[in-house]
Amino acid sequence: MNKIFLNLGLQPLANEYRKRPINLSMKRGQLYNLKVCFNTKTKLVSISKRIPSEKMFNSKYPYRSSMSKTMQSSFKKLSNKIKKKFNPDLLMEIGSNDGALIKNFIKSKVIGVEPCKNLAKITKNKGYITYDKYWDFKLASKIKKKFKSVDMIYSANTLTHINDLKNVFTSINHLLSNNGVLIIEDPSLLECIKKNSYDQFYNEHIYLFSAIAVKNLLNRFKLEIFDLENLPTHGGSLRYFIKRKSNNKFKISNRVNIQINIEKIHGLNKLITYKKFSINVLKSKKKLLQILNKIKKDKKKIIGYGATAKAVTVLNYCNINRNLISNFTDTTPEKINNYMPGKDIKILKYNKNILQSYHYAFLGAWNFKKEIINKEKKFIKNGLKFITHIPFPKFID
Ligand code: DWN
Repeated sequence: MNKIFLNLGLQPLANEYRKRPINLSMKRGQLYNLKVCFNTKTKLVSISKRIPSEKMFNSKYPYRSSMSKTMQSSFKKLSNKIKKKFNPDLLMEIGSNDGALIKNFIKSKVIGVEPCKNLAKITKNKGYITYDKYWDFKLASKIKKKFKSVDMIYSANTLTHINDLKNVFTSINHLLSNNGVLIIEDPSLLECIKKNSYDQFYNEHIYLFSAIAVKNLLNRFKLEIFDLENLPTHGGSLRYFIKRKSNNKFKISNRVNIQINIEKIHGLNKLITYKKFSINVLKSKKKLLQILNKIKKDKKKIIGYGATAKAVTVLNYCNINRNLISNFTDTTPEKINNYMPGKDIKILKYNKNILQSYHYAFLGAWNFKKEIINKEKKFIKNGLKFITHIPFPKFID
């Protein structure tokens, strides 16, 4: 039974960057109501309104995994671990994006699956086998016909973006070899609740997984988690190592039960936890607006740092326009010179002196806080202050 616990109001599609600002009152049809619910039976947290995949993941998709050093190094580390521990003959990545992971493997040993044609083109052009298709049973059958089976399937920040999870796992089951391993990695619901990071919710994040919910889900497909890792990436993620229940090659680590117990201690299996979370979200909105309004009153300028999908949720939920945050800056070519979705705030191309003209920087890419603060030390020394809303709106010391 799905129970709505959070309403983040009318929102645009998070990655729909436009050349012109949208006048909200005129373009209501382009907005959707972002509500988040908890399924009391399966314990799965999801958004209630589902946008068709074709509208979100198409040939104009702007997000590139390789845009941050943090992600590049996380994928590199994982690739080394995979080679050392599992040494797969063939690895397939669902949602291979611009190849940040697969580029660490020999071309004959990896397959990319990426429905966003602009991204798939990048890996195709580099000579990697890439299927520019959505992950489904038809594609799994096509790959099976050619390669027979795959002994490792990896997917980061992708499965939470696919509405039909039954199709996802049935297709994985179809292709994965009997002793094969599935690794999935997505933002952790526990970290989201602990960090009050309500901006993890937007149209692309249909689900936010907990280990509790993933365990329940996998059970339906005769799959199980045999190991887990907590990662610092994307604001705190969980990496699940999964096998068939019939596969006795891998022992189940006690890290799995430890994680599930911690999640239960934090109440992730109870609706009341999510109701409390929604109260904190409202408090966060009020505090952030108070900070931004005070800066405006003092006639100081703020720039948003990192035009993230997460920031789109914050801007639209808190109704922040350019009167509060003058501009955003980002390194992604597809975002530059466009406007933050739903708002009149223009995204400027990042250059190393851009922060010079601002007194404050709102950390849109708060998940890269370390990397960014380190990069901008010079400006901080000269008086620039970073603002973050995670876990609660404040200035960063
Ligand atoms: O799941 C998803 C994740 C993985 O990526 C997608 N649905 C969409 C996207 O979400 P996001 O936009 O919130 O992701 P990031 O990785 O937090 O985006 C960081 C943004 O900040 C990028 O546009 C690049 C930019 N950036 C920058 O301009 N300078 C990042 C760093 C580290 C920098 O120094």
